[in-house]
Parts: sequence; C-alpha cells; structure tokens
Amino acid sequence: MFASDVREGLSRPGQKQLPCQYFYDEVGTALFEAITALPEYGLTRADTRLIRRLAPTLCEHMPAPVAVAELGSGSGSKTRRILQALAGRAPVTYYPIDLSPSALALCAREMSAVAAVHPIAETYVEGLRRAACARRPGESLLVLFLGSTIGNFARAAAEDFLRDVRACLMPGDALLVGTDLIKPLARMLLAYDDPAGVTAAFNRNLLVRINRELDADFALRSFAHEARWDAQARRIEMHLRSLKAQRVSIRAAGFECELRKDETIWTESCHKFHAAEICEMGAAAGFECRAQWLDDTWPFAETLLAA
Ligand code: AVI
Repeated sequence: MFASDVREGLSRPGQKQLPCQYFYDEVGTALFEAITALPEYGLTRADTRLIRRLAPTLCEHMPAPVAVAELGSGSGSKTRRILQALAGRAPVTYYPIDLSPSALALCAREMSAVAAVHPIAETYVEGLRRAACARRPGESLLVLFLGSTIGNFARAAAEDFLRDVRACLMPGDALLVGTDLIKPLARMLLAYDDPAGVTAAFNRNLLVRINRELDADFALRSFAHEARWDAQARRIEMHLRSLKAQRVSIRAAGFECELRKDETIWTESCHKFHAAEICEMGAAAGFECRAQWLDDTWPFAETLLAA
C-alpha cells in the first residue's frame, strides 16, 4: 500500500503528492506531539480547553446509558474528561478505533480505569460500523472526532465522511467534531512553519520514512519545507520544495522520480472552517446541530451534531 501510494503520488503528471497518513511512523508521531506543544500551534490546546468546558454538559445532551466511539484514539487526555463525565452517571463502554495497534494498546491502558474499553483496529467508518453493531440495546452512541483531523480531508471527502458516519447512527446518537477555524493569515502560517523548525522536521520525516522503508535516496537537504494558504480552498497546504533539479530512486517501489528545481511535493492539506459551516456540513449529511462551543483565544469549534 505504502509503495503503491508513493509511486502513484510521485508519478502524477501535474502536482506531485504524498498522502498525509504516512506522516505518522514512530518519529512522525513524536514530532506531531512536539508540534502540539509549540506556542505557535494553539489547535490542540484549544481542543483540550473546549473539551474540559463541554464535558460536564454532555449528560444533558446524551441519554444514559452511553457508549463512546472515538475515531483515531489519540493520546487520550481529552477523551478521559468525556468518559469521566459520562461515567459519573452510568458505566460507559468505550470503542477506540485506530489502525495502529500500539495507539490502541496505549489507549486501552489509559482508559480502562474509567470505562469498559473495546479497541477496534479498523479504518474509521468500518470501525464505527462495528461499534454501532456491538452496542447494547438502548445504549446511545456518542462518536468523537476531535483535533480537527477532519480538516486533513479534502472538503468533498469530509462531506462524504459525515454522510458515512451518519449512516452508522440512529436517532439519539451524536457526533462531536472538533474543527480549527479561519484566523488571521500570519497566525495560521506560523502554526505550520514554526521558527524552531519542528513542523519542517515533521514534513521532511516523510522522505526519511520513504528512504528507510522503500529503499529510496531522497537527499533531505535538497528539500525545503513550505506552508502556503490557499484562500479559495480555505486551507493551509504543506509542501516540500525541491531546491534543485534532481532524480530520486525509490527502489522498493520500482521507480525513479524526476523533480525540477522549485517543483513541490504536496504533503498535506489542513482545511480551516467558519463556525457556521460545520452545522451546514452536518445538516447536509443528515445531522441536526445540537450545540457548539468556541474557544476565546484560538479560534476553534467543538460541534455536537445529533443524528
Ligand atoms: C492532525 N492534524 C489535525 C494536524 C493539522 O493541524 O492539520 C496535522 C499537522 N500538520 C502539521 N502540523 C500539524
């Protein structure tokens, strides 16, 4: 899969592209954790602040008993708040859904004191289908999709994804989705091009991974990290710019890639939203916007979409 995705993305006739899910090898995951601690990257802190604020009110929105399914199980600190708030009323079942067995194992260790944990090693939608089938009769399902991961989908894919999630749910269920909002341009650019170079290292690590896992010879110093704002698409794009004309062999994928000087490889899209837009997207997918919480210091929204 990795080899064929890399081959497909780098042999495109126009803009070369690599899928952003491959950022997250062990080093990439550690670099992302470091990004979340950067003063310039307020997204994760805003998400955490909002979860702290809204968790105590969730019981008002979700009838007991509740099962929680989380898409991408993360490090768990945000989820713990939610599980604790719901478990104060009645025992909670928690289905973390992730492709990474190590993330699931960590999550199960962290959460087992608060909820009955049933990890599901699956893609988001397939995992959610399984969680929805596994819940007990009468249990409502709260789906968590935090951290603005939905912003890494193309807009049309995000809309399709919301429809797929809705199709797994029944009346009484809900989706809590975190989304980063549009803010002044300089602030958005700095969040993806920090002065310490952590985001640049995160971006370049994708080439390190290709070198290691696919026996390639990307010369890292010949690529510059670039963050750009596409105003029409309302997204930050991350690219790797080739600093010279070069040819790279990716032996395990069986091909060579030619890059012109200043040609870029597009590695990630981070879409930014207007708060009202999330409710509109939810409505188009068959949800009703039940509540929305906004952060005061870093524009970010947590939206509860009821099925
Ligand atoms: C995981 N995702 C929500 C992050 C984002 O902001 O889009 C990934 C990231 N890329 C660079 N910095 C952080």
